Amino acid sequence: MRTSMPGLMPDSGLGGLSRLRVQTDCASGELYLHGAHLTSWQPAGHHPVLWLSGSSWFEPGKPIRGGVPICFPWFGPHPQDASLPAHGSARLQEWQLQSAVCGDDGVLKLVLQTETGNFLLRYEVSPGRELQLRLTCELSATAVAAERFEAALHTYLSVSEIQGIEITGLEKTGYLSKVPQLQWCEPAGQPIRFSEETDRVYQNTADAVVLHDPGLQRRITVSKQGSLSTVIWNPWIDKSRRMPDFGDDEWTGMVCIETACVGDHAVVLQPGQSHQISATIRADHA
Ligand code: TA6
Repeated sequence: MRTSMPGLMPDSGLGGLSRLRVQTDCASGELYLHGAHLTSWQPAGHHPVLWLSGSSWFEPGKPIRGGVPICFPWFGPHPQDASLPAHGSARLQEWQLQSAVCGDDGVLKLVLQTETGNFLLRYEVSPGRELQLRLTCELSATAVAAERFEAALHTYLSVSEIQGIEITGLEKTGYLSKVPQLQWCEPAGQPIRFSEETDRVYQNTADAVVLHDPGLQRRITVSKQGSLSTVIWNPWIDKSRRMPDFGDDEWTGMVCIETACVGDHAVVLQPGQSHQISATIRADHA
């Protein structure tokens, strides 16, 4: 694959992992072939939008903490085998760069690919004034039966201070809360604000979500297609301390807004079928 493309600088990143650095007039970004993991996106004139832990691992076999992890073919712990990696295998695999093309709009579009089980995954990443992400999951035609998968673009967003932000767009949506214990919650009827560990799977929603951050004087909008679950997560104090790849005090500067197909909204494909999950993330001055 020719990667001598203006605006694209392949190099060796943290931990010596293969990295693609993007620098165009409209944005900068960084993506590791390990997990096809986008770790940075900064549109021109804005603060960095994606959050990355200062304590993240950058080594084979371990997930990167922050950016946009790709969760596939399951979300969270494996339902039967706890020894398998959380959020599936895709974020631990080395993906291959298929193409890097600069469009007429000056946005560099990266296309990466990998295989896991009977699935072919194709990931299109366009870090421009907006961040366009599209994950196509295809079940091989040689598969002998239908197969079910869960998937998520597990986006970590940088915020000024978690207790000073709010998230709108899910006021009318019920959710499965994982903390303090697993329970179904009816729509709250108000924006999401944070005062404790928050780990919620909002179900049956195709709606865009807006993160309002007065501290950074910006709004971040996450819109999506091909997904009916939106996950909102902040680990707060105790969980942050239990995660070795997450700084004890980093919980104040991040929140996850995840574009997902999980639980009741997992996907079942027949051999030869495919499903696309797309997220568009934009930052506006507010
Ligand atoms: O998306 C929220 C969540 O499922 C949380 O429960 C927490 O486990 C988070 O993902 C991070 O998962 P990870 O495997 O990356 O530590």
